[in-house]
Amino acid sequence: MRTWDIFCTVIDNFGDIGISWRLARSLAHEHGMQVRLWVDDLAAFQRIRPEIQSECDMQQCDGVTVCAWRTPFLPVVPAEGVIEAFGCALPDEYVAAMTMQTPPPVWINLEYLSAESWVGSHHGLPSPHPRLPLTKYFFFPGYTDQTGGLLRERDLLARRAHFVQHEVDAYWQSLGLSAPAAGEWRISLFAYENPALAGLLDAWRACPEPITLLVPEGRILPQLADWLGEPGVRVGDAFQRGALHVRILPFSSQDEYDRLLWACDLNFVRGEDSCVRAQWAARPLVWQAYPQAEAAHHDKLDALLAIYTETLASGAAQLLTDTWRRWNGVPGALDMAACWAGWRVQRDALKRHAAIWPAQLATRPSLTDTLVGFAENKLKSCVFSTP
Ligand code: TRH
Repeated sequence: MRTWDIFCTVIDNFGDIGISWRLARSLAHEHGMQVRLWVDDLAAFQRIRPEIQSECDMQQCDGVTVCAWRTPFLPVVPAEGVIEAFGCALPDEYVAAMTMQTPPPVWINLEYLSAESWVGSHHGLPSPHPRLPLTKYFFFPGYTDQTGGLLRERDLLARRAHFVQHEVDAYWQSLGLSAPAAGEWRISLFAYENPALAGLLDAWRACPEPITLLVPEGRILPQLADWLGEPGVRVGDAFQRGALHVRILPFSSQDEYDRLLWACDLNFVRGEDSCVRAQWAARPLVWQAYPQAEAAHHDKLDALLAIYTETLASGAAQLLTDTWRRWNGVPGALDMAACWAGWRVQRDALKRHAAIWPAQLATRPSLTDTLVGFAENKLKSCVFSTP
């Protein structure tokens, strides 16, 4: 199997294109595949990969052919493996072309990541097309052997280790900061609008240790500006409030954002992809799940908490649980001042746990490796069953 088409629509935010792009790159780099990535919003893509030209119908980027997904969809020969990212609905013309291939492409619906236990029993299930001789398979990322695993480049942990050992001082200098002072906290904040923010900022302002808060430009800025009492906060701005020093960073490329996660002592992340990257960063994290109707994201939150805290001492595990719940609006959770007081006490325990967590996760194959194996098996069984 040599060729793949990945289809991605950008509804809002950056997670869908962020994940599709990571997958495209790793299929090309690590498996030598020819990959076309079809994207309906190249301007959004450009935010996480600045080399992308938003007006270009077809371009090469990092070994991947990036194609603008236009309507109507012009005829192309489908690839052997087809990924419909997050149920984005393939173009009818393309699905019709898939039926003309022998054997038909392996059609995979890449699902959202969840640590919930039902995921394992749904991973890999077939869904025959109601009218056409095609079958779509549901592929679930996840944290257990029964799922498709997590995206992880083969050299990711080595690159992070090299950065931490040799490059982190230069990184801080590139942001105009000196190396952290003894006891200082460096914290990154990537978040949706969040009612718990003001309480957290109040706690940080009164913290006995200095805190440098690094905030990539995004949806949280208006709320941050309100708390600061500074209208029109912009990239490059810096503010001091008590112990808290705030810097507004540009929204950077994915690779640059990884470096921020690797450098900080604590990362606030959101959605799906930054949550996984923060885990690979081997630093403590606070996760804001993508808000869903009827608070369905609270189940996702508790499922990941259960896995992440399994081998954590009970005091630190409780603190992490309280903090994540409060940050996600779960009723009854401790307030942010109490949570932050706890973080100061549990700082070392949380740091040690975060440092060993990636090694535990990395005992399982990466999502890309699992996906390629899965698709090759389906292709073989299809070839053998074709008369
Ligand atoms: O942007 P998100 O909120 O995406 C969300 C979720 O994925 C959610 O599951 C999905 O349903 C919804 O979108 C539509 O958060 P996420 O998943 O962390 O994606 C952010 C991407 O942006 C990730 O690939 C990292 C990248 N990024 C940068 O490249 N540069 C930056 O400066 C920052 C802050 C992020």
